[in-house]
Amino acid sequence: MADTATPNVIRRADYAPPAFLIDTVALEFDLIPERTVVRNTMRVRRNPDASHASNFELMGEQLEFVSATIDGAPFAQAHAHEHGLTLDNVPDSFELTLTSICNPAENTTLSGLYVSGGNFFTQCEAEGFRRITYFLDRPDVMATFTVTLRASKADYPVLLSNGNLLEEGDLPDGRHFARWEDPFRKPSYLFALVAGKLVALEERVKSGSGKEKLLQVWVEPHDLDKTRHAMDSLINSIRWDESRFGLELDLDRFMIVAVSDFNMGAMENKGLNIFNTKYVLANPETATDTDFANIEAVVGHEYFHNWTGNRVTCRDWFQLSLKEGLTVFRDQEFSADMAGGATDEAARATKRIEDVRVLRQMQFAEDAGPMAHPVRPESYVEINNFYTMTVYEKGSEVVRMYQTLFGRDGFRKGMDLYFKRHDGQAVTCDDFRHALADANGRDLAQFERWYSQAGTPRVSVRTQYDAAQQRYSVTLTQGYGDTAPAARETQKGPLLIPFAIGLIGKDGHDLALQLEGETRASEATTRVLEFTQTEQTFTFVNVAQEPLPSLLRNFSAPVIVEYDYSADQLAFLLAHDSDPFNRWEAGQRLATRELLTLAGRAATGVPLQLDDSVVAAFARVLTDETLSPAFRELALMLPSEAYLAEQMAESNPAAVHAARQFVRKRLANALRKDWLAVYEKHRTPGAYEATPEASGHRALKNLALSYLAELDDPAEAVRLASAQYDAANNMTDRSAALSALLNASAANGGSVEAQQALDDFYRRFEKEPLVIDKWFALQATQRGSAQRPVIEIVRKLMAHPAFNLKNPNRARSLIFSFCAANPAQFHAEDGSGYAFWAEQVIALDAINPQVAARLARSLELWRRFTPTLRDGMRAALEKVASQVKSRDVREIVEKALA
Ligand code: B3K
Ligand code: ZN
Repeated sequence: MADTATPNVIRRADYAPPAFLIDTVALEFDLIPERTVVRNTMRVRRNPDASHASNFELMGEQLEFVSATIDGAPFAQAHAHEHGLTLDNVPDSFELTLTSICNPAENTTLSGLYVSGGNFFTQCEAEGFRRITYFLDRPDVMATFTVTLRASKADYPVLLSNGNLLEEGDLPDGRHFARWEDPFRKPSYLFALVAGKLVALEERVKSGSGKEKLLQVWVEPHDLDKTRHAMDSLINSIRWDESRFGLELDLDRFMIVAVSDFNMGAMENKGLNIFNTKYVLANPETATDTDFANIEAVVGHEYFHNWTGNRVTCRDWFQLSLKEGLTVFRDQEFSADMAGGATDEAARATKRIEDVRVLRQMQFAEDAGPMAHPVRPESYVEINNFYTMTVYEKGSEVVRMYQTLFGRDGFRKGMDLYFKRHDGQAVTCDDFRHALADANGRDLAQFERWYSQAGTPRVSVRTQYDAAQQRYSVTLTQGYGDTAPAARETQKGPLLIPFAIGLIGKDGHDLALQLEGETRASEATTRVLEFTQTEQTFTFVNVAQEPLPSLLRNFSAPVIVEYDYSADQLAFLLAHDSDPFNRWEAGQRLATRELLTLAGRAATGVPLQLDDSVVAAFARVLTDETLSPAFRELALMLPSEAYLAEQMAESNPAAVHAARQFVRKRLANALRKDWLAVYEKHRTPGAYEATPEASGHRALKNLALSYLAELDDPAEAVRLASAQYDAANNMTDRSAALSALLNASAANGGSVEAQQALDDFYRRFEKEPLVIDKWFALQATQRGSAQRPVIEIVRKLMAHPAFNLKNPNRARSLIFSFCAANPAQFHAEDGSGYAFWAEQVIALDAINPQVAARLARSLELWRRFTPTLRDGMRAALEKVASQVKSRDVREIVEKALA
């Protein structure tokens, strides 16, 4: 039911258990693109824990009803309607067979059963199964599934579904069949099937307890050479979940299938994960270091769902973060362990920094706007709109806080108890919290507020040093500041905030920590304070000198810290803090403050200038050989334009762009020699290696190149970039060179070198859709100029033969890249960006509501912008609101305008 005039609000408070339960499901598919027949036989019984209902209501969408039988006899009292099927006066326990027809060939929503590249795929989470057959399509109804697939053998030689293959064979008329059985009870959202012309990379491994497992990565034949990294990532994920959490793969076979038309990243269907090609396919020529890292993370994420999501699932969709927050936390820890093991804190910190950067830029923004919601939302109109940064990323921070409070061992104890209690069940976020609390002998009632309050908490810090008494007191105050109305309604009281702190002495070393009342100082020089009241003072004793506080080390809670550091103090922390995260943080604070001052000046036309001390602080990082290249790259990267604009009282993307460009140019010109030296020193000649070290070198080298491209005279950068482009043996270096060429020529309205490289890039990779996505994205995110606005380039590219609005990756590469990742151009004063946005949201709404709703979100913060932009944004939102039909987009634009 994607189309409706008055969308219904679904509320968490209205949860009621299902009136009926389904114990077993036997599905039979006759796969034909335009007309697939589905026969569904279920064992149904009344739920003893629910109130009596005489009718059995099944969900169904876009289905053609054919017939119903109960216990083998035709059942006449079945009524199909727009939302499903009603069976009147059913017995207490019965076998129900339903036959229906769907049309996968015409299914452009990519939800349910659909055709992509001539093959069949499914996507059922959250509510796609009801587009395949009538069902109790809700996660607290768990059944065992047997699936029989029948199709033309020539067209669909491979037939896959969840679990284990029971039998396969030929049928008359060139057809064949396969029968699969999944021994584990599961909700319908974890069902999957795949049929088509695919090939697999296979590997057999032994699990921890010695059982043999078959692993397969299925792709189209021409992509087989890009599957090795995904397979390695899967094997590493299996090993990691065994060693870190004692969790073993429970099936004999585990399959990953790549599909190029997919709404999101990937899907954790039991034993048959279906992935966007973007998160499977990689070789050095086609994928960047970032792609390699993302593939490892997403393969891990989906694999880890097998326990956190599938074995223990969600009672209802309000509990989504139960599986998503927890599984994001697990994939983040997996990536950190892969990069730095358990002990290399600096290497682990690079992953932490990247994750926190995303959280701050995206989740904090979400929490400040009309879509703000708690980690466990109270209501929704369309559940697909709640696969959000808050549920995923803030949810993962909430899980991380348990580990920060209880340590790795305490967290593991809690996880063990969670599985002991709930394996095979559909449960709630409260159940998870209780397991963590009970395993650690703690009352975590107050911690529940992290699940129920929206908005980003602010912690302000005051410090006082008493030299005579050698006491240092730290007073923390928590609140939410001026948050969005949507968030304010949910805020009830103070949170339990694990606040990690260290004290740094004049020589840059950590001081010993002894809190008042303790008999001696602890060995650890970082202390996690449990901050539970609105205002609370923690006093350290035996503090022989006035320290500099290092606050919220390793970002121990998803909050904003307010403390009045001087620029000198930040430079000192950047040079000395033993907590690598906070070293980076100090540089970001310094840069953010400077950039916001400059943006304020740019907005009012005052000339810009940058203090030499800031340049000196950056120079020290650039030349500090004791720091890893990966860390230096992160520390030298300025905060993004979107993040900076969000920090302004009135967001002004043009002013932010001017300020950030000014600083980049200044750093480029002032440190030219150093950038050149770093560029030369961190080249990685020889065969490509995907190790964290090698990718750190490339990252720093390519950052240097991007700064060199800002030089007043970019000739040297153009020469280096052209040479790098031609010589590159990997996509990281080739795309970075192309980007540098585009940016170096932006001021002059483009250059021959940039155009030649773009043309060459297209020709070289014409047959690699994921690389052509990069080609579109690089152009959509390039810097524009008054003579050459990027909107004109984007509009031209919309007409390129390789552009296809129906393919989500392609739509994202051009449209989303421009609307969400090129703020200075998108927010052009003439409103051209907003007009384009409205056209595309409306066009996508008719094809794929989920993708359209994502794009719709790029204007949701409109009220925070400068008045001229605000008016243009409102007009565009109103236009969209008056024309779109899907529940998905309507929920977004109506909330934005409310
Ligand atoms: N669970 C899926 C997301 C499904 C999104 C539905 N609109 C992927 C993941 O988080 O692992
Ligand atoms: Zn997930």
